[in-house]
Amino acid sequence: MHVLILGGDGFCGWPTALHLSDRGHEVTVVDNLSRRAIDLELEVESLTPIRPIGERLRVWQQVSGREIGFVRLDLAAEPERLTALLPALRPDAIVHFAEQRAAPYSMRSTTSKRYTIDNNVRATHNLLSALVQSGTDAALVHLGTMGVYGYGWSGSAPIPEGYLTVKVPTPDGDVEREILHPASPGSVYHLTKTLDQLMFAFYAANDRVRITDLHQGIVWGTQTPQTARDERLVNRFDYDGDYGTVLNRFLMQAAIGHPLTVHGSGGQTRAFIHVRDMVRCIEIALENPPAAGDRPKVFNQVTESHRVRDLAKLVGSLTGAPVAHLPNPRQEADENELNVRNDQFLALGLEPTTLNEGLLEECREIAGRYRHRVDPTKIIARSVWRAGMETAEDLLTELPERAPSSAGPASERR
Ligand code: NAD
Ligand code: USQ
Repeated sequence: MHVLILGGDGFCGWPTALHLSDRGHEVTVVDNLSRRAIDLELEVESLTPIRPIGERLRVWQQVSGREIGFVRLDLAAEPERLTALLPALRPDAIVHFAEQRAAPYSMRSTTSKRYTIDNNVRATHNLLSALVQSGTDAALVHLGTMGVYGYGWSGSAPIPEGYLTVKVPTPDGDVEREILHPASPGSVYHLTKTLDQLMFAFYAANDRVRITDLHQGIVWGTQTPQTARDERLVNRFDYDGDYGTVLNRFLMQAAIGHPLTVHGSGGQTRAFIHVRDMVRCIEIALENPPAAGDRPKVFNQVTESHRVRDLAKLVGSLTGAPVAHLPNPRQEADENELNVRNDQFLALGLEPTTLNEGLLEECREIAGRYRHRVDPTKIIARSVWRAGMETAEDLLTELPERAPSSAGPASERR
């Protein structure tokens, strides 16, 4: 199958492109390299030394004998080029990762809120309208997020996979209906994913576009068997206060002896999936597309749920790192339950990597190996959800100094 990987230079897209290429699929990466530009804007780099996209693709060809195509294109800003590209490449399937994905970045400023909405909503709509205009019948797999459901909306009831069965009271008695699960976004980024869902429902119904929306939890880990084949293929590892996600951040913090930065009580429960399971889920979704005319198929792409403070405790017990409870810069519930259905992927053969299996390997192989590249001033999350919120600013000078100086001089971080 010929698969386009939109956003294929990113943390999820790159290992997916290599995994599918390794499985014998023809793969073309489409990316505008905006994530690399945001690194420059934030003056931070991936913990792992990621190589330019051209070098990544050349090395993959050397080690695998397989070629991956690359098109530099902005989905949000270049709809005409995109509409021309689809019939030229004639893909059988498209995986859409190409959005601004950090909740804290989306809440940094009015400019970043506008950028996130403009980029993500236009990218998705340009793609859907280009598929229709060009008459391209490719199955579309999109990366959504668990955050579309919100946290705690339905108490301890399990979150279903996309659709909720409700009873509508009518004069003739209750009528049962299945509706899209109510959206409850917690950031402008999460808001864009809820808007994506409505666009998918419309284009599936109106134009018979075949769409699968994967509501993914927080991806942890770094490497897949393919990205580990040569250091120049290494995957991205974000650790900064905007793009770093909680578990990978804790692993990096433990590796440099920085206190683990728990926001508030740490009672927030979130869903997780290892990067190796993520690429397998994408493959399973590609193998099981909905039929034309079906509503979008929704999978919850998660394997386990944990409270933030329990993760900190676990990482602390493995590494000896102390835990710091910081004022929470986000507007979110201090404590929530999270019970998520993921029956579909399990039924289709997913065998989850658990935290216990992968955590120590990750600590040693990645966080430990590249700890000299950490810039400790980028660790504390500074993006606040609303004006006047309490932040960890008071601790900013204190915390990095408390960490051992294992981060190395700035010259080594290049
Ligand atoms: P990432 O930022 O590492 O990768 C996204 C890629 O898309 C980048 O290479 C970027 O340059 C590209 N891109 C962004 N806007 C584009 C545009 N307009 N045109 C072309 N390319 C564009 O993010 P990621 O962690 O790989 O996430 C990929 C997708 O998975 C996102 O949609 C995200 O919302 C979703 N997701 C990620 C996680 C996670 O934990 N990382 C969890 C759930 C869902
Ligand atoms: N948190 C801490 N300390 C930290 C960092 C985060 O306590 O140092 C807390 C946050 O306050 C939050 C939780 O950990 O309660 C998760 O934060 P996160 O940054 O790991 O994840 P999040 O912002 O939710 O976003 C990430 C990805 C996003 C994806 C989402 C899946 O960046 O692309 O959609 O996970 S989900 O959370 O299931 O919606």
